[in-house]
Amino acid sequence: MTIPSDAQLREILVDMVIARTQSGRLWNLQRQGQVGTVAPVDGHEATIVAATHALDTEHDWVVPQYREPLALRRYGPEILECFMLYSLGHPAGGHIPDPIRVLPNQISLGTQIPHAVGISWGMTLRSEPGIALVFFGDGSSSEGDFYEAGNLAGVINAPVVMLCVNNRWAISTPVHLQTAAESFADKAAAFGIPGVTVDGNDATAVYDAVDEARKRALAGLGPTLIEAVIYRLGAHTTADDPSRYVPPEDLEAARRDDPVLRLACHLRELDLWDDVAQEETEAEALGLIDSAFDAAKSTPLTPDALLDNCFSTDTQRLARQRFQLLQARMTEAN
Ligand SMILES: Cc1ncc(C[n+]2csc(CCOP(=O)(O)OP(=O)(O)O)c2C)c(N)n1
Repeated sequence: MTIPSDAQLREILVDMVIARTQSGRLWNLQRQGQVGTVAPVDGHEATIVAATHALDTEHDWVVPQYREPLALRRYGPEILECFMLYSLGHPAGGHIPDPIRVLPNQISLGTQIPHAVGISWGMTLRSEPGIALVFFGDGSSSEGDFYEAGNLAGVINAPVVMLCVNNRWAISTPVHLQTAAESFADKAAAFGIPGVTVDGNDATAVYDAVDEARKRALAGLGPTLIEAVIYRLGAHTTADDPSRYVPPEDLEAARRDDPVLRLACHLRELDLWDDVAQEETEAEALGLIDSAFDAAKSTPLTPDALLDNCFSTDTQRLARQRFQLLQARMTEAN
């Protein structure tokens, strides 16, 4: 078992508090009509942050769904900068610059899982050290992409960690209507790979599970499916009203096991966290997101920006479309 040091746990908590605080700010910006739909991170912090702290940022890829970006700070400030552009609908937000090994967030459920298997397979073929870790929800596990990707990963022994974030809900669909299986980890049996379930509110447990899966993958022993069990503490998105379907007593119980409070309590007992640390971290989080938002707002938007980043260089057809688009815009302007 690999237990993160107290210093690592403190770094994990800092990133968790930053993610929670920035998610709240983003929610308010959406309510003010300043950004598009927001999927709050509340309840997911320990799983996302601890998992990525078990990775080697130089070599390992992170393939997110859509709730992760604010908690991926360990991969660099560019993640937040891109996410703010994305939240404004700016096409540049969909392109995370090299050499950062994080894909843009994915709304089309499950499609990121084959991408992660492909990336990790590619790394094997090129003898590159490193793995891919893919996040997906319990709801996404009902997509064919999950089964196809998991099956292929098992067959080719891909160095991939499939992290199913079971937050008990897929919008308003509860977990018992999502699957009749005992657990999401059980689905690993069909792929011939190990499946483990961890308490996703326990940063140490998540770190250890990802660390072990990563070591297996690097040793050529193939993929692992990890199910992190948490509870979605917020709304699905700003377009949702969970009070219409989440039983209040369940939410109340989940709030008592809030992953941020849980780790903060642990570190307070060790004298590694206090009110000042909490306030300073929240202030830092707000400063970072506010300046990333200002930078995003002042990023120029060229008329053909929507065609950027589809390919590293335009295909002939794309070049033709870009030309036609620019001509049409010029005609409109005259
Ligand atoms: C292919 C596809 N089908 C349906 C949707 C609509 N949709 C958006 S989020 C969501 C629920 C996803 O739940 P889950 O994967 O558990 O992730 P969570 O939002 O709970 O983090 C659905 C059905 C979609 N985005 N993509």
